[in-house]
Amino acid sequence: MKKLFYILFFAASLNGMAQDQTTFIFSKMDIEAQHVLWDNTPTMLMGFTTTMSGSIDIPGPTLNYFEGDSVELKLRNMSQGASHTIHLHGLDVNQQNDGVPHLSFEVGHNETNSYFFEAPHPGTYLYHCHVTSALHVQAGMYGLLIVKPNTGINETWDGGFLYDSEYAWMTSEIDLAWHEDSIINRPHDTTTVEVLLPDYNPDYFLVNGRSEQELNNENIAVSAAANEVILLRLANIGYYGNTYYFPMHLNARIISSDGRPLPFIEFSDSLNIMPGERYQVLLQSTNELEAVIRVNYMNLNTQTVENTQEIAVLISGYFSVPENKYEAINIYPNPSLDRLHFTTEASKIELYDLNGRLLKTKVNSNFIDITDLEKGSYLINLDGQTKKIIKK
Ligand SMILES: [Cu+2]
Repeated sequence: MKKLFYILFFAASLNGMAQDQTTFIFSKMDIEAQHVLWDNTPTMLMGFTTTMSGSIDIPGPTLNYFEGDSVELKLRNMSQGASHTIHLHGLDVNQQNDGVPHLSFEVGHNETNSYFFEAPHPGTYLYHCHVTSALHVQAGMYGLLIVKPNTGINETWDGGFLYDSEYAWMTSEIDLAWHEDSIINRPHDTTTVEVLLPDYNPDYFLVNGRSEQELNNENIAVSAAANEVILLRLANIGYYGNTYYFPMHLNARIISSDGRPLPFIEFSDSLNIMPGERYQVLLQSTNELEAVIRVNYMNLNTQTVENTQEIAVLISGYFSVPENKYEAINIYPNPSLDRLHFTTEASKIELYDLNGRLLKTKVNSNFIDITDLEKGSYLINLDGQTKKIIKK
């Protein structure tokens, strides 16, 4: 069941207003193997960076926007000869800005061009290069695009699910034979030149470009407290199908697919994600727990599982913020029609709309009158704690 109010630090609530955003992305190509895989094998990549001198990592930079942002995504091509695009997979953008060769522009070596779009419905999306895409995607030209609601609070979409923490996992594979110098480091590579690729036979199975013991990374392994709501943003840009297995006590709920809320929210201990798909999942454990989430990688031609990766989950018994901070002041009733009461007196009460506009203040009181407010959601700040309230 959805919580009606929620606590967060107030600073976070003013960040999220829709605005103009310009993002600079560079496409690059390794001329020697410099990306090191979990077993110390170096490999070459093609990929995206946020700076001209930056080295390529996989996935590429995560693009973060708020719903309604007017985005200019500038692509500067630093690769030797190969042209590239950014295809905004799953976003409702027009054809000119969709990065599909022949239907949209390509960006040649040393050229810069811009994609324009409005950040759509909050959710988890992905982008990738669409030039010779079988090769360029496998080479590393992909990343996540995340849109958050402009309410500035941790909710999946406006009026959606509230969450405490989030993890984004993008799965893919690497076939070393596709990362040879003769394939990656080509002086000229256009869609009309034939590229001879060996049969796809991946050697590495990745979550955020990492595997095996590298998954103990703090940005990947889940560490949370009992009752905390954890949002997983999942995307598969590999050529294998993934199946996630969630331990039963994590109470996994599949809430959205391909950037859209699912009509029926299901509890499920497993989830299949086909190439190109994105899902959002909520986890919430009522108990302490030490477990793993398994990810299977299935060859879609043979339907055989060729690899399994494990991501550690540690649920501790305590909130990272002291429990009494949460308990200090509660508000009731919520939603309310006319008057909100507090369990203890607050010395400073501030009421904001979701755009961060201060609507009213009050000092030393255990209630506030909201009769004059329109129906909707608001934020109330009580002695430094922010809660979401709803006017009926
Ligand atoms: Cu490309």
